[in-house]
Amino acid sequence: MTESVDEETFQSLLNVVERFTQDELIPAERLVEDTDEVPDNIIHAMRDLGLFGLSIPRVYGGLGLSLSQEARVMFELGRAASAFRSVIGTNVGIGSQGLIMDGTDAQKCEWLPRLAAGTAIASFALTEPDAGSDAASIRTSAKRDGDIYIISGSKRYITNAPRATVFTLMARTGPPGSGAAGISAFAVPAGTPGITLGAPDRKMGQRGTKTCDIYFDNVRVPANTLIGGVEGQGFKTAMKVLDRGRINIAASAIGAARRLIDESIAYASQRRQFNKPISEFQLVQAMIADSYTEYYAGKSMVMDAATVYDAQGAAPLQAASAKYFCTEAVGRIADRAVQIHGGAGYMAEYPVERIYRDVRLLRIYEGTSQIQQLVIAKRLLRDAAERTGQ
Ligand code: COS
Repeated sequence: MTESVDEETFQSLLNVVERFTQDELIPAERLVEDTDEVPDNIIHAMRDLGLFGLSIPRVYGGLGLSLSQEARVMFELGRAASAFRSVIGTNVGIGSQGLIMDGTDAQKCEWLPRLAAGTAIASFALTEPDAGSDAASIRTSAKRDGDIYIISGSKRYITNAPRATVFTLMARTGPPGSGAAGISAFAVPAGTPGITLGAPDRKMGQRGTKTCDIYFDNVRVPANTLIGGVEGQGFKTAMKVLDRGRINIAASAIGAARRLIDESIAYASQRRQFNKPISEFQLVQAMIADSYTEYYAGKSMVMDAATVYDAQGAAPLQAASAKYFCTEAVGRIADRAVQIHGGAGYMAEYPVERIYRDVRLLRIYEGTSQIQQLVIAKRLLRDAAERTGQ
């Protein structure tokens, strides 16, 4: 069983997050879109609310939510622009979880209290220019030299790299071509000499999120930065982190889906054509109904996947299925929302235009839809083979 907070305390937190999303985040969306920055006062408010530490155990100063509770928070935060979630996203998910799952006590004590407080930012560095879906082919190397490692290579499209205090870095400690077994995970302080950042990425959407390349040029780090102190475990750490992260992404997709449906209903109710609100036309109603049905199916999947995760500490099949379904569904829901808005839906003054672009990334990062399909099929086929002894 994962840690959780009692339902009453959790409900108060959820109410606060709901009000914060409605009163602070949604009104700031236009500013984020125009400036490509999340305002400092919002980042401070997120710290004060404890949002950076949602998933970090209480013993390290976090809120210690279960994944089911974290998902319910994401349903709310996901209603607002992706940039807000991204500020806390790597501390809650892929940046911190490698340390939480596999770090030594000393590594947890060093990083988790600051990550929970939001005074340090963790960023997950796996993807490389030539290693995306094929994560086991990474080439960034970490060579042991006495009591240090020397790291060389580069990472690509790394979320929150420009804000990072520490990188959860996957690098090859085994020989070239050693595959998954030759990969180790490190907690590398971002200020270490030899680390430089690329120019900020210019993206289709998700303005206000910060991504860029990272270059490691003979970066010397103490051997105690090796997560868990054991070489060759980094690929498994990364996969476990991604399994969990995929449920969080699916929950965010559901938050965005809810927002798109709400925007569609509001617009359809006030927009009049043929002398009546377009919400009275059955073809518009059909689009709203299809979107709600997919939203509801996806939300149920997220809650089930998170419940399995909380009970068993892993839910790779459910996580991949929920991520696959919810992120594809929100793409369809965004498309219908634009359609319901007609010409207005193509205009930047309506939120659905931005959300349509923002949610496109959900089908790609933390494993494309096609990778989720592979994970799902591989697990089912392997389980079947084990049952039949083939
Ligand atoms: N949890 C724990 N261990 C896992 C695991 C998981 N979910 N998935 C794989 N492993 C282990 C395997 O058990 C295997 O260990 P053993 O050799 O000891 O049995 C090892 O890792 C290698 O597994 P496998 O051979 O299945 O790895 P593949 O190279 O075939 O890769 C995929 C599998 C494609 C699923 C993986 O590379 C992947 O998820 N790619 C997408 C990466 C991604 O999401 N990138 C986004 C970057 S972050 S924004």
